[in-house]
Amino acid sequence: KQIPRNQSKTSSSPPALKKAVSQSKPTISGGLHTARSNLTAKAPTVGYQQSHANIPENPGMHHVFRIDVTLSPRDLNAPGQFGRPVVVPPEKKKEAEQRWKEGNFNVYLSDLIPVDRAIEDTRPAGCAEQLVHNDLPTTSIIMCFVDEVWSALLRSVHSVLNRSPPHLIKEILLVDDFSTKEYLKADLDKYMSQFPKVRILRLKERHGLIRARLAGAQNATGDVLTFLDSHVECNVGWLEPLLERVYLNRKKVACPVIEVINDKDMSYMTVDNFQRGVFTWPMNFGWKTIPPDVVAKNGIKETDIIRCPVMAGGLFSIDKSYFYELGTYDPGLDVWGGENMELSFKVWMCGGEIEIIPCSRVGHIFRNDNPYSFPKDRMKTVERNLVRVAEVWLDDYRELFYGHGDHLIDQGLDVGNLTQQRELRKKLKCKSFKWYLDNVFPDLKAPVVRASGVLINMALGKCVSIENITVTLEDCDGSSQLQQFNYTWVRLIKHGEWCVAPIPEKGSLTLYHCDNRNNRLKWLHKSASAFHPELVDHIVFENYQQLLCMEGNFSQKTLKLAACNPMELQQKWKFEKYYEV
Ligand code: LR7
Ligand code: MN
Repeated sequence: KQIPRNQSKTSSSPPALKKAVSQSKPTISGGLHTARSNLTAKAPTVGYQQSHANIPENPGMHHVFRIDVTLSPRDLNAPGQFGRPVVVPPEKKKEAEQRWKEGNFNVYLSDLIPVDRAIEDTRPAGCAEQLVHNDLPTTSIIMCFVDEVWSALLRSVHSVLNRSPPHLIKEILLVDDFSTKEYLKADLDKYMSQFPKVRILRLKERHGLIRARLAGAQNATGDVLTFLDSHVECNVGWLEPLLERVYLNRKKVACPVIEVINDKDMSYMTVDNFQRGVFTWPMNFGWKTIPPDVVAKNGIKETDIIRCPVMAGGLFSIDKSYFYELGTYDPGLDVWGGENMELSFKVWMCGGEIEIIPCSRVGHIFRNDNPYSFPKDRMKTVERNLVRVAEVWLDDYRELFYGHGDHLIDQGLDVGNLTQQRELRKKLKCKSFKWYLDNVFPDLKAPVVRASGVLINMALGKCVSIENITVTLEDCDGSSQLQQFNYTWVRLIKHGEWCVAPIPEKGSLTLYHCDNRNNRLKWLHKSASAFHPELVDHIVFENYQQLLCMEGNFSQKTLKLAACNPMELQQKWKFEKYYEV
């Protein structure tokens, strides 16, 4: 019988959509941490052997593993027991504050609470009754860490050992990504030596989390790879539902619901149901709740599997041979960031699926900042990784990424060689990003250009047209090819492969071969109004000694480039159509 859970949910926390990965938390449900008496009263009733008993109507299957050895009563009043919030005593405030930076969460409290505390079984009703196959594949748990907090790392390992059917865990691989902390050396070896399944792989130099995972995968002997961060708490019955999906189809990549271990009070908080992993431009990971009316209309149940456009990145199970078939991660990705996008696009576009399994739940300490240093600049590292992903997977939609980003690429950022990755995509015969948008993420707003159609001068009511290589103003004719332009996310005004180009020295305009990297072809309009709000309707060339604006003229057919004047109506322009994201 499932342990009753608190059903009274309020939405006390604001949704955390549209935030960057490092800050992204799923929406948290309120009203937890009550009615613990139910929990404490119940000793584990169903052991693994029992649950494995034959079920006549479903031969070859059994109920998911329900034993949680952490529930066998030890110190019921220990701080943080059952996922309760903990308060730092006043006399320890200072110490707690000082220790915060060791992990960018409340390290003092983490050390205070048991390394094998119980947490509330937050699975939706019905999960404990689900059946899984008797012959599930084994898995290697891969946990990479760099300078992880001792108690957080131990709690992660204990939660795996305590809440997984032993025979499914081939090994737990702790990949030490060249940590500097002394306690992570001999002390960790000694501590883990009591668990035969735990192996520690020490990297001889800092690999970054992506290449550290690859080193882990190389050393894994299980059928399935299960990646976890090193500051998690796996909840009851978390593993089998993941492996079941991979068992049913080796191209399914299964993710648990990621719950929140509060960085301040270390409480274990459940999250709202029906959340998908998504992203917004420029490829910021976030969560998006399936709207209640969609849930109602389609009769989606809390236990139903949710197909996700992208995964959060840290916690998932993937068939090992499939992971290699996909070419693993792009090994050119550095340290941290973007690898979740890369793998997600790769999986979907090359024939696989990414799913969140609501019956599998794992807590994760969300922090506001990485507690470790980056070998190079953090922003540049992430941007570089994302550029690699965009260049390999996004096709023309990459412009949406560039148009919403910081344009580090324009400043000569070297992203390394992409040939192998592009060839891999060809070899695997992966589908287009358009296919991905249509089939996997139809609710993503992804217009390939920012604006299109005729370009009208607001004073004259005339339209920009081209004549050979000159740019002119004519009576508007929406059916004329010569008057069709695209204003792209990277700020080119394009007519086919030709771009409207300024000749600042002459104060005139011409056409030039388009080139996304040529800043001499870039115009600010609308979207760029943040820089020059008073020039929002203007078409501004800013890469000159002064701001220059496109201007129409009553007496002349040709366009000119003049000093920008916010009040000048002849400098105001409107495209036929604008697209929002
Ligand atoms: O150089 C490094 N070497 C490492 O071994 C950097 C990190 N790491 C380890 C680190 O100790 C940790 O265990 O790698 C793991 C992930 O690093 P975090 O915890 O700093 O990352 P995160 O939780 O802030 O960020 C998310 O995005 C990452 C970047 O690409 C990874 O995919 C993380 O696994 C991922 N975490 C999750 O998906 C948990 C939910 C967060 C969300 C949303
Ligand atoms: Mn993490």
